[in-house]
Amino acid sequence: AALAGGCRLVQYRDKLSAMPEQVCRARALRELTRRFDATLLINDDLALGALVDADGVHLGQDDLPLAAAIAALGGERDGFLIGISTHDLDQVAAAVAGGADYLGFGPVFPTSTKANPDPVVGVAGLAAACARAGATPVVAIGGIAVEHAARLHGAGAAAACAISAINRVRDRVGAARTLAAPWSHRQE
Ligand code: 3NM
Repeated sequence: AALAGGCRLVQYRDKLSAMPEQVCRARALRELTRRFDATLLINDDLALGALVDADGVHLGQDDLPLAAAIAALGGERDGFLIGISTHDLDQVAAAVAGGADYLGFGPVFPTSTKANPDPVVGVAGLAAACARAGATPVVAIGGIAVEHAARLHGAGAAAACAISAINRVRDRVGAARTLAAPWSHRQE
């Protein structure tokens, strides 16, 4: 539904399933994202990302360090994306200096999805992160509702990432379409 609504990027984030199930789901997502010509990122797990031929991996501050991930790829990233979760401006600067392809920054708003979230950064914090990141794209995350889309776009975010706003509503296609609208090239 998210892809049908115009979502261009899917991250597989699964902190609960056993590895065989994760492989199955990641493979299914690889097929689905290919059908929609969308990007697939795997959270936390570089090996799973490589196994399913994902477009990249997303790493949190407590996951594999960026330099180690780059080293594990043999320095030859060959278009394979590495994204880093950041929660303050020092982390933004470090991830940019370390060569991250994009940054997550948040939580922009309060979220109940993530266990032990970092302090809320707000839209002003997001704008500061985008300025600090320069040419590195910043993805806004955390408590994002569809009605926030225009403000996030205006703050300089390259994208918005949402779990609840898409998954916990009845009209998922419509929610994705509304959220994606400011970044869409085919706006109604
Ligand atoms: N990471 P929802 S906030 C997975 O701040 C995640 O890095 C965050 O879920 C961060 O859209 C978050 O339901 C949860 O708030 C996003």
